[in-house]
Amino acid sequence: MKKILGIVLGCLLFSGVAWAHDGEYQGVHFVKPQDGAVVSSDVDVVMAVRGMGIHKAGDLVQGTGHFHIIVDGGFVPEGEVVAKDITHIHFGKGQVEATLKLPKGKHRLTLQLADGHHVSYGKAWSQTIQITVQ
Ligand SMILES: [Cu+2]
Repeated sequence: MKKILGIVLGCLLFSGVAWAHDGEYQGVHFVKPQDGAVVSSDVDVVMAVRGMGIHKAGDLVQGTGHFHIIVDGGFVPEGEVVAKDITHIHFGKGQVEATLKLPKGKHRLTLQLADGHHVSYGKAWSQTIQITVQ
């Protein structure tokens, strides 16, 4: 039984998706663009979270955070501060929509939730998608 539980937990961790006790999905995801989308160079992004609140950066409020998009990178491990550079975009005002200008080609976008001090909530609070910019 323990082994089966371990496998199930492992699968949930691997998929980057967590489930609350009531069976409600929790985590973050791109509402837009969708995984595999082919888009123009002004990429409209809509971000969503379930199971945590959105709050502006600077204040440390338990159970809340703000979004980050990492371009052509990956999730930031739990407890690590999200870098601030051209490939790590912070939405510190609590934005849930943005327009990104990306060069043509295939790109990997990672949505990452982190706390008010930009400390990552880890893989369980991230989603990575692939898009193609035309
Ligand atoms: Cu941040």
